[in-house]
Amino acid sequence: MPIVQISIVKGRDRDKVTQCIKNVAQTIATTLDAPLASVRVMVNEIEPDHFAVGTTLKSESVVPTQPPSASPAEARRTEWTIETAACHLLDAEAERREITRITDEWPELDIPTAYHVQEAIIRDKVAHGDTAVGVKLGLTSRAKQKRMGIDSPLTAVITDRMHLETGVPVDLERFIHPRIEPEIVFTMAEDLRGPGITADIAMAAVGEVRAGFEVIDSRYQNFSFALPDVIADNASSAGFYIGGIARDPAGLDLALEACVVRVNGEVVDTATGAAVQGHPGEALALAANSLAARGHYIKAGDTVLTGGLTDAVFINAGDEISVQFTNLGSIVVTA
Ligand code: OOG
Ligand code: MG
Repeated sequence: MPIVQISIVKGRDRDKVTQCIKNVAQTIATTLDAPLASVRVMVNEIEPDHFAVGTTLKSESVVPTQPPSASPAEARRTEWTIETAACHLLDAEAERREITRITDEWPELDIPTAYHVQEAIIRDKVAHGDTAVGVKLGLTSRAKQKRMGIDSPLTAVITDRMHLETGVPVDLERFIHPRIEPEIVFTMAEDLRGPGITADIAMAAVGEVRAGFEVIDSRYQNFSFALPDVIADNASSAGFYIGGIARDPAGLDLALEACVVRVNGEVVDTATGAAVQGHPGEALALAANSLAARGHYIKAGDTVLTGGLTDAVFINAGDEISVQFTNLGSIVVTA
């Protein structure tokens, strides 16, 4: 990932600085033959009395002082790009800080651009040591869609660092406001490449099915977002537990696979596999077809989280939260 740092004396026209950043990024990408989204350009603004040429401070020479060209909100909006949006979300995650919806400031953020932001985030994670291990679907069940007020499913990428060992408590220090949701999880035996994938074709490519418990941690305040925001935020992904029992899906009716979610012994929700698109295999097919539209596919060995079967529950310190499936066993999580 090429990183360029530019130092300039404070006071330059903001639009020109913004244009300069874009030009530099473009030049680096072209001359190094690197993907534009991998280029990081950072500008350090230096106070005029913190920069001397010889013994003459910039504040003593002519400093181009210009009135700000726009209100702070407008100035910020002009800086929104795939890269700045990705950095904004990565920073929020690293600093465990909630942010407001990006679409509030960048209403032009559409779904294709949001997926580019998501890809930039994954590229950054991979550059910092993560390995992509599969795909997750989001908002595949009515329960999740109703709660989040969005009725379109989406896909995101999961990495090895998100995999949490069962028996190890959720580290509440690592997340902003984590919630957990039960999912049916596939391990792929074969590649699955859309378009035109049906549930039957999808299920024929599955090796094993397991219980899952996904920890989601939206970077947005109160989990409040529009569809492009949550796509950009890699579908609130944060962590996932996978159950210890692996089953061959051929012997199971996954639409009727039931789960019971308990918090501190109390049943708080129940569902069956039909909750996700009628059958988890439909969700898997949806993922393959939607990834194909963006030039991606599901690979043999990938883990696929097919989407929360029930509404997610908040994880509070001291909680014991469990999910029990009919055939896929149980996962117990403490915090
Ligand atoms: C978005 C992520 C949704 C699922 O399984 O539906 C998701 C969210 O609810 O914050 O992971
Ligand atoms: Mg989920």
